[in-house]
Amino acid sequence: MIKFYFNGSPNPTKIALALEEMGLVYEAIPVDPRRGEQFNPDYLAINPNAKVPSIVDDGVTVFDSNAILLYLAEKAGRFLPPASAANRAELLSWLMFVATGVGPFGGQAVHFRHFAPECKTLPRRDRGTASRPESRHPQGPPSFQGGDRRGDAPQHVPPPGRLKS
Ligand SMILES: N[C@@H](CCC(=O)N[C@@H](CS)C(=O)NCC(=O)O)C(=O)O
Repeated sequence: MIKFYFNGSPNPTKIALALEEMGLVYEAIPVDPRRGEQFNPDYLAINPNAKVPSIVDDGVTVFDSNAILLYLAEKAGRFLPPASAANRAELLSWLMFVATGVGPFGGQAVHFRHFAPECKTLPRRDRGTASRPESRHPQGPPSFQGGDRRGDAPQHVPPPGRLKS
């Protein structure tokens, strides 16, 4: 049976949807990144990138959501176009478009809107050093000077649009 390592975030949810739509039998095994469970040695042996989702299918290990989608589609023979070079090329183009564009850039948009909005306020020349806490906030990060992370953000950080925190 397929072992499906997941949490409730978008990439594992893609796999949950695929497993359900394909009618595959699976065992769902939670991995909680907030507790650092993705770094457990047993899990790193499955996914050396320390992220969810991953699957283990009777000894076959697959990690990274788009690789898993392709593996499952080929295993179940579902959601694949008729075999031809042109169809395969179109399938791979859209899959990689999601893997390298929509997914990562959507994730970064959420991160910088909701969890690190202060990065937007740095002058462009300083952004290369933004990862160093002392250069970002010489007197300590504003989020630790009393108040919540969002409330301390400078006024000119635009409010989230359609995304709700
Ligand atoms: N490229 C990976 C990204 C997976 C990913 O970013 N997973 C997040 C949850 S959606 C995660 O495990 N984060 C924990 C961490 O970064 O430590 C995929 O598509 O599976």
